[in-house]
Amino acid sequence: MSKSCCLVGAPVQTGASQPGCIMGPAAFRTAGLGATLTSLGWSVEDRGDVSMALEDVSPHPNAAIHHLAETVGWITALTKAAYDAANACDVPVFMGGDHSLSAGTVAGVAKRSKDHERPLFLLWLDAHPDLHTLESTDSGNLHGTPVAYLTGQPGFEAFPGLEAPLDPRNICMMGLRSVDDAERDRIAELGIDVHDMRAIDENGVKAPLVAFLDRVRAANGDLHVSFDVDFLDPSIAPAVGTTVPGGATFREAHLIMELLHDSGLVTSLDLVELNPFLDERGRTARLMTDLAASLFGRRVLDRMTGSY
Ligand code: 4U7
Ligand code: MN
Ligand code: MN
Ligand code: MN
Repeated sequence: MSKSCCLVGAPVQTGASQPGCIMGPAAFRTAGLGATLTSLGWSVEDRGDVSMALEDVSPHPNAAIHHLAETVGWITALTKAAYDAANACDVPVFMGGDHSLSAGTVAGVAKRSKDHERPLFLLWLDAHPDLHTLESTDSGNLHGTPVAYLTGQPGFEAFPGLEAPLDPRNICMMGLRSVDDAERDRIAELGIDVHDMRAIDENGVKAPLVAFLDRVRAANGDLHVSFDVDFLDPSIAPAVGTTVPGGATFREAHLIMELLHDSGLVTSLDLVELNPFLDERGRTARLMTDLAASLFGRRVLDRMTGSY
């Protein structure tokens, strides 16, 4: 019996400063994500795009925050859609959409992990830790806040109540190279396992990733991977609003995807922040699709080596 995966479109762009991520799910479909996974032996169900119902949310005292009601509407809808998708197939893939959507997708899969009494682990591949609270964000862009919400930080009363907050010790972040002061303090306070770009330059990606995967396996945990396009270097992945120089190379990202596949541990995936309006002839959409294919088992050669 083949393993099943389902595609869920999350055309969210209210969490970002510039429009365009609304086109992300369409670009992933155009790049052939579904057919690619089918060709790798997965049974694929495209569940279509989630739609948002506006929530009745009063304005926040932090005047920088914009589109709060819309984004909360998306998070509410996505929490439910992610829970349903995680119950319907082995590995749901959430096609974004800006990163505020992960506040919903991770909350939804976390609820499902809780039902099954399994701890949820989160691998966050991003230039940014997205650890702002509604108080600490200066930009007011809610795609900078999901990890603070998901770990149950105070000040998210406007967001839906979390049924299964994440244990910050179950989070591993890789690729960080733009961290605001409030986020730096929060990383230390919460004890999140962080591998910034300097650490990757010094140690590579394999050792820290394998150490994290060993922890997931030892805990019999579920693993959600949240892949922000800006994890990659902008020279190979231009279709993103928040470019930061010095990102992951194709080889680093590809190795991460292969190691994730070999681990057999990934139970859900976000592909986020793709802004097709900023792309060059679809190259970023195709690159993200190719990287996803590696995570789902596309391989160069069969090999017997390695523990993963
Ligand atoms: B993304 C930022 F100030 N921290 O809060 C902010 F640097 O999902 C960036 O990772 C947030 O792309 C980036 O606006 C959010 C900024
Ligand atoms: Mn992000
Ligand atoms: Mn980012
Ligand atoms: Mn580590």
